[in-house]
Amino acid sequence: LKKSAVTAIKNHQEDMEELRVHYLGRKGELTGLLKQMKNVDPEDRKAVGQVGNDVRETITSLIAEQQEALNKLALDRKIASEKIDVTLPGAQPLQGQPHVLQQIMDEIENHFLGLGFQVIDDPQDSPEVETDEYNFERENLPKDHPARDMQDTFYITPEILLRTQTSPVQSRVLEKHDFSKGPLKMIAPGKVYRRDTDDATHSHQFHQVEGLVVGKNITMADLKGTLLSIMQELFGEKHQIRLRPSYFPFTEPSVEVDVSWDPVTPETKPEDIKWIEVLGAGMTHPNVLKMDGVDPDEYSAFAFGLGPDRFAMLKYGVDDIRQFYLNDVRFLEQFNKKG
Ligand code: FA5
Repeated sequence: LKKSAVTAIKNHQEDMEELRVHYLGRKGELTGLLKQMKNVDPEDRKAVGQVGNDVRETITSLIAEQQEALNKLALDRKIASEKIDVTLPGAQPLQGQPHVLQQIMDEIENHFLGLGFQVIDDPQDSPEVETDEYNFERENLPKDHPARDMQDTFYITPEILLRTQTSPVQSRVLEKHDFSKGPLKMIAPGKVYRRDTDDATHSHQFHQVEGLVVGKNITMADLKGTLLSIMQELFGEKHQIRLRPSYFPFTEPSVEVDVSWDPVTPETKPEDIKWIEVLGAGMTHPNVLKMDGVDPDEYSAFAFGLGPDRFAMLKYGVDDIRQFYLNDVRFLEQFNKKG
């Protein structure tokens, strides 16, 4: 028994508990043998008992030794496999960057901050879920007005909708403005929604940056100067800009601004220029001022609504607006700022 146990223990490579039970457990081999003691001649019992004890001690200490050796081996293996090679290059974590549309909006914001405008982006004053009253009625678009067709939207209830424009922010801020502290100059960047069919220049969800200036003697010349300053900031001398008369129920007169898709040279024929509309603007309609509690005989105002998605298309030569919303990292990482 001793011999076979020694060999078995030395060859055993796993948990030793199993072997201990096998030999020394209550139903183990050695225990079994010692239980036969009662059949042994009483004179020989002492000697046989000693041999039994000797075998038990040998097996016990061998098992302990073998267990220790196995533990050490496992530890050595673990240490070897976990060794860190400090010369290996580290894994580069992917770094997040502002989306290209956010970058354009930041540029627009910075420009207007420099002109002394305040930025309204608190959801309290600029909610994406709006009421029909603020989105349409306060913009001089009563329920049956045909111009509502220009901006069909997604309704949550008949009175609550996803805003189609950032213009409602005008009323939300203007009705609270204290003119004793000076004129109001604000911009409001944000998301807007329309039931437009998606195509190369239209998305059902896009962005606008609203602008509003209310004060004494504000004129169309102020509007034109402000618009040209942002256009020049973003497009430099590269693109041609044109102002064209337009119609909005909340401004009179109204204009739209187009930018040429390609740079224009003195040789370019006017009919060859491809224009893309980027913003709507105008002198705020007296009705709108009245609804916001401002006396149109004392104050005048201009407002504009820029389309930063179209700005980004022009600036980076992206010919399909839908690219901005696909979240394809290969497309988006072209606009990452280095460093
Ligand atoms: C308006 O939304 C007016 N609220 C703008 C305005 C504000 C006029 C203040 C006067 C005073 P319009 O529907 O034209 O106007 O949209 C303004 C700009 O948003 C467009 O010039 C265009 O750049 C952008 N835009 C409109 N619809 C979409 C669309 N579906 N996808 C992407 N951009 C769009």
